Amino acid sequence: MLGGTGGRRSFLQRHSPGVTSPSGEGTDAVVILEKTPFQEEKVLDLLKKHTKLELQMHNDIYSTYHLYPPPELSEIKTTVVYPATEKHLQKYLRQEVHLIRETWEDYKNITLPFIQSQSFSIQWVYNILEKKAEADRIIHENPDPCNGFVLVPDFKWNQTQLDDLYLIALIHCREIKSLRDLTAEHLPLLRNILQEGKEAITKCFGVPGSQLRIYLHYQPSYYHLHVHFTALGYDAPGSSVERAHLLADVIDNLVLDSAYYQKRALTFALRADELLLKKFQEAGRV
Ligand code: DD3
Repeated sequence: MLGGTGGRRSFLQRHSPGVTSPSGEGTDAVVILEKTPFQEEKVLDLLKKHTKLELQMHNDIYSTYHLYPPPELSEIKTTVVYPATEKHLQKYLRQEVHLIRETWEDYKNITLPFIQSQSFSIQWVYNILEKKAEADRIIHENPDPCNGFVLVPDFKWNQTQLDDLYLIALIHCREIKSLRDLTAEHLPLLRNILQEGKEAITKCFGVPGSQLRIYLHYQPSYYHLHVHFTALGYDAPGSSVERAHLLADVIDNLVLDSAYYQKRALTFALRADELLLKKFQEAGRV
């Protein structure tokens, strides 16, 4: 089965329905395959080095080729989720999407009860915060339990080129689920993330703050507050207007009104098969 958009493609390996692991989870896996951006300094090698070139067609000054790069220049980034839950399988299959406009009442009556009823596992976030996983990948940490965070490269980035730079700041505090929970009380935390995150990325990767897109997702894919840092020139998945909220704007909104995110309607897209969409439909809000 195939799903995905852009250069990202996922491949789901489904086992026969009767087969389950001892834990009761299925034995399905999600394998995400991505062709990574070209590394500029290697493009010449691609054209020179033992590369097989097959002419496809030639017309006047124009010609096209099939170019077969050597293995070291044809890496495919591979991410595996195994064993994958039904939620993982759904997420990576092609689906229709619908736009929702969620008022604060909708959030309290529909979205929040839904989040609380789901057992979204964020063990991987706690593993990073507790240095039980990816400890060697941490780029920066502010250890303050209230206003601190850990900055790590996101799974989506393999760190071999800066074109698709992608890092996430995971906050130490475990009580903030999403943008909806934020008030002026969280301004010191948000300002730390904005300032220290930019500084750390400039120091470590040489990318200036003015070339970073720093934002939160609503809805997020996991309910532990985190901030995305992506290269401005990279059309990162989830950077569209219906999902991304620039951190600098979030800070300004909270300065203007501490309860801004407990008042405003927020727009987001939901896939046709998502349970939350069903909840909005049942409430007559779609
Ligand atoms: C996830 C959202 C979550 C599939 C995939 C990713 N960055 C992560 C575990 C460790 C990580 C991430 C869920 C899960 Cl591909 C299902 O993301 C992670 N570590 N985004 C890092 N550094």
